[in-house]
Amino acid sequence: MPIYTALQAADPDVYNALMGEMQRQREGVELIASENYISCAVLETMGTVFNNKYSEGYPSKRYYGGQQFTDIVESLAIERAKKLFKAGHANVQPHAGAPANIATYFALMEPGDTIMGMDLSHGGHLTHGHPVTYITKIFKFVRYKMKDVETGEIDYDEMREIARREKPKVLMGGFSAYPRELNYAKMQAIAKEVGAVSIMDMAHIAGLIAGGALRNPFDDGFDLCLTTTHKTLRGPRGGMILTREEELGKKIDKQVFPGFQGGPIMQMVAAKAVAFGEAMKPEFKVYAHQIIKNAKHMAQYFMDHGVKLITNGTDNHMMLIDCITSWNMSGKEVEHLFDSIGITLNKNMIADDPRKPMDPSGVRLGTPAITTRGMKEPEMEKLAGFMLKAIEIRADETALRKLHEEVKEFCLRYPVPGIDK
Ligand code: DSN
Repeated sequence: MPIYTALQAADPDVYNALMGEMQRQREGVELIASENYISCAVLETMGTVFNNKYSEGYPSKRYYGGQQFTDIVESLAIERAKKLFKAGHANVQPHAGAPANIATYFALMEPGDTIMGMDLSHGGHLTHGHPVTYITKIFKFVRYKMKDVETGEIDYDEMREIARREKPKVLMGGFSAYPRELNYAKMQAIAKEVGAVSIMDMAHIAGLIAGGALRNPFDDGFDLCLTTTHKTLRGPRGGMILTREEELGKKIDKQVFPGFQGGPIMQMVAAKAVAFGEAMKPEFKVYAHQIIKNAKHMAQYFMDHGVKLITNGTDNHMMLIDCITSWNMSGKEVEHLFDSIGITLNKNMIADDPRKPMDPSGVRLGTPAITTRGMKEPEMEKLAGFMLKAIEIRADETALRKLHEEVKEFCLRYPVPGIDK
């Protein structure tokens, strides 16, 4: 385990919370589809003196002096990102995914213009037009959906119809709860027909694309890709914007800074460079493919045991379980039950869910973190077995406590990067 002697001496309260979190991560199973374990090298870089530096502007065009080394790390991050995703331009400064999305919207549209994205009740993301976000006061959002929730296929005919009628400036792909692959070529054809910019918010699947396990939207002609850097891509928390063409990239740069953000968080930019370097290595390809193999295997195991998965399977790293149909329990109850045995996932709305977001019908789970921990197909069966057992014995607290001990003992066999190695 790493030693945090300075922190321990300076602030025992925070130190103790950190020790607790490290123990939780070692002894538990992380199945939240958007989480992962970063490497020691990425973790170290995040805790460096790059934190101390203000670097408004971009490499070689800064507003403050003293940028010899910040320029090196930001340029490395940019060049590596471009290579990794076959992009013409990269902006690695967005502090997170939502700021990356908002800066992009402002680079491409005027207030009142229309964005077309995936319906939120079918897996789309908050920043793609949920009424609780302030961005819906500025732009108009229209939505497309799945044609068939049993297969997850998007209704591309309806998408074309809506696009012809609404004339969106942006046609957007991307999701936080959709287990299937999009047809980028069909979307690109629709965007082209109505003169919209095509954007893929690939936050969830960026690591799978970087590792060659899923299709790269740029290969089908997309104009722009947005992403966070900490999910399957396994980097530090942060965002990134990639464009096919340099010209569009220049507009994006102006919107990120000075349009929307101030100084970049330079220790995170440096850590992005390190993570992108890792993602270029052959072992990252193996990891990316294994994430999908694991998800498919776990999905099949669940379905073989009578569990109802939304879209009846997965093409990526995530699964959505319809808990009401499977076990007559709500997503909140299942999240709570699995938490009690050390398995972490999140309650989630399912397609056209009649229930509320804080007590929905489903749970979402994914395989990125457990794959990083070295787990493969046999471990997927073991983990799904723990979950099914918990459902079976849910009324028996003593049996659940015993199961929790079994889960802990199992987890400790799989080292956590940054904690055990
Ligand atoms: N919170 C992220 C997720 O879990 O999908 C997306 O913002």
